[in-house]
Amino acid sequence: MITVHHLNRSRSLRILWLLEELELEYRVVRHERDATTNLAPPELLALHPLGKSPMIELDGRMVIESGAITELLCARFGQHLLPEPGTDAHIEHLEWMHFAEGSAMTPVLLQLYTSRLGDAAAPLHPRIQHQLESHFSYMEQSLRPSGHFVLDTLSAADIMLSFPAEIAMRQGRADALPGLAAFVAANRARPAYQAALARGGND
Ligand SMILES: N[C@@H](CCC(=O)N[C@@H](CS)C(=O)NCC(=O)O)C(=O)O
Repeated sequence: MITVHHLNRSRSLRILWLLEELELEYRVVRHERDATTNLAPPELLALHPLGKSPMIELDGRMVIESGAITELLCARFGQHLLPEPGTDAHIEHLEWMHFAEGSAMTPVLLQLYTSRLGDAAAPLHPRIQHQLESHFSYMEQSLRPSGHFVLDTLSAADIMLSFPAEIAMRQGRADALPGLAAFVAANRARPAYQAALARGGND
């Protein structure tokens, strides 16, 4: 049995969604962000030194990092969500899996942290805005006519990219990024996505 440590309003929705797409049985342990700090509760720190979500327990081992968890679960249970190794599509898959956390989330987090500095952060805003726009517009331009990244059906990269795409929508960029808006709407319309939201507490 797989156990997912899910934090409300977090990247762990990716993992719940993936597990639903794969029709696997799993257990969810829900953790709530601190109402004041918005940080994860201390019980996650008792499970892993980083105290972040998602984490899954699989075969008696704790696994962290949504990208690693996605790769692991797809390799074992969902190879149809991965492109064939040795193909161009597989190289694109690798790029997008790393882009989703390593690149796209950097300006998002910079914006989040500098927003707490008030006027002191003003000199950084143009650069952060530029980086947000360039990363989101790269995603917009890279969508295939099918509305997916990498393959013409749902793939692991789509699941990883759903999180920065949701953030772009939350930042009010739907009109500027119609392809990403359609991608987000199509993800949300999938029964497995809705089931994942319900398992996570509709957060
Ligand atoms: N790169 C990690 C990021 C994990 C992460 O930062 N998770 C956030 C939720 S989206 C978290 O646990 N934040 C609470 C905190 O830092 O206290 C991943 O993709 O799993």
